[in-house]
Amino acid sequence: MAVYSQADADALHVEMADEAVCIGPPSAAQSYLKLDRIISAAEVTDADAIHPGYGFLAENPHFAEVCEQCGIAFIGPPAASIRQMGDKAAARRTAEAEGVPVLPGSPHPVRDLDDAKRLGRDIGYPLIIKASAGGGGKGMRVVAHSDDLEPSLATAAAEAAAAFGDASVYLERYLADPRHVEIQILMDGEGNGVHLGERDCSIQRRHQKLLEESPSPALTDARRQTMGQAAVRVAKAAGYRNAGTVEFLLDPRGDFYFMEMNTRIQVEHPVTETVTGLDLVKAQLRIAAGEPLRLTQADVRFSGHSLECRINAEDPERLLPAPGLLTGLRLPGGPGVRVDTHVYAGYRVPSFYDSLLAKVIVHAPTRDESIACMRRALEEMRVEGVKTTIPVHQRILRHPDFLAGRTSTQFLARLLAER
Ligand code: MV4
Repeated sequence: MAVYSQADADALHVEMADEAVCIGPPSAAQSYLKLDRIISAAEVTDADAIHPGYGFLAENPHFAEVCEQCGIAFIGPPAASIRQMGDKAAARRTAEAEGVPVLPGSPHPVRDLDDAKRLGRDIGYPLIIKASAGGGGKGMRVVAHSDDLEPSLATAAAEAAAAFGDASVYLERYLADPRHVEIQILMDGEGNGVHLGERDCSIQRRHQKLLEESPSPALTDARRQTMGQAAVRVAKAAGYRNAGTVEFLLDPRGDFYFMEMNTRIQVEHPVTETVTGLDLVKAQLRIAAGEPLRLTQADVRFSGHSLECRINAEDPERLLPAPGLLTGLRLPGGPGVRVDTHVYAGYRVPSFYDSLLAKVIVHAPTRDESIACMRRALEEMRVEGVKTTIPVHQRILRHPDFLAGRTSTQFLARLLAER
């Protein structure tokens, strides 16, 4: 059973679902973010459970609570885990208490300017101010020098108050050009947990990921194991259940630091599905139904290399949304190619939500073969009527630094500035 807004009446999932319920007008505030409309849709169709997807209410602890109160299983973690990890300062303390490395930082939210100055002296500069209620890059400020602390603190707190209704911020030593490496975990209701390896998501801009891969060219098997065990410890400490992701920053020496935990399935999960051979959404459903994990860490095997390119309806020069009528579409195929999409020729890309059109995922024995396969797949692919990110991917897939595995969170900004 699917729910949809008026803007999504023509999306493929609505046609494919056995039943579909319209939950309101295009604006997300009046449809996908309205808890009561979603609960009503579940009740009229007699749904046992709700999968929240990866946006909107997926990390809303109140929604998880309301589902449980209505006797509907929330296909995700307990509300308390979402709440604990949603408080980024609390999440940091959880990791630290588990002996998981964190960057030097404030053990509590900043109390006042004097407190911040003291903390700044201990932590050292550059440092970063982060919103306790933040995440995903919102409400952050880098402070290069102690002279800039006072004004930056004021702006960061004001931004956090405006964005999250919570002005609380904390400080951390700033890592200049890290990699973003995240670990996928699965936990059942009996405290059994496994990690499914990492995804390297360094290729992003303005906190929007564009290309993800697994394994990361920057990890050794030993480091993967250490990070994986650290991720499972954090999840256990949060009383976690279901699928989740623990994000780390990786410095050029290969040292890793806990950043935050995403308490949902993520857009890039197919990268992990292809290298592990596991269906993560199926695992989510089984766990939510109360089944134990029938998987131990020794059962998790990694094979080959996987890449995902996000095909967005965006201007490839500036990476700004470019909605419109999709007049023609040719999807790639062949060995090792998977396409996840809700679009088809004749579909109008609405301007109300994010611009993701399709995910192209490839899986091959080695990184080089995976890159070759992705290049071929994207050459095969045609999207007519709207601009897409395909040309940016073609540039990334030919860039000498990318080919050598030398990427970081600054890579894409540099590439886009190159011409
Ligand atoms: C950092 C950092 C450097 N040092 N924290 C961005 C998203 C949010 N989850 C935290 N983020 C960062 N935190 C410290 N102490 C750099 C970033 C960051 C970043 C992280 C992952 C991927 C892309 C990024 C782009 C800019 C900044």
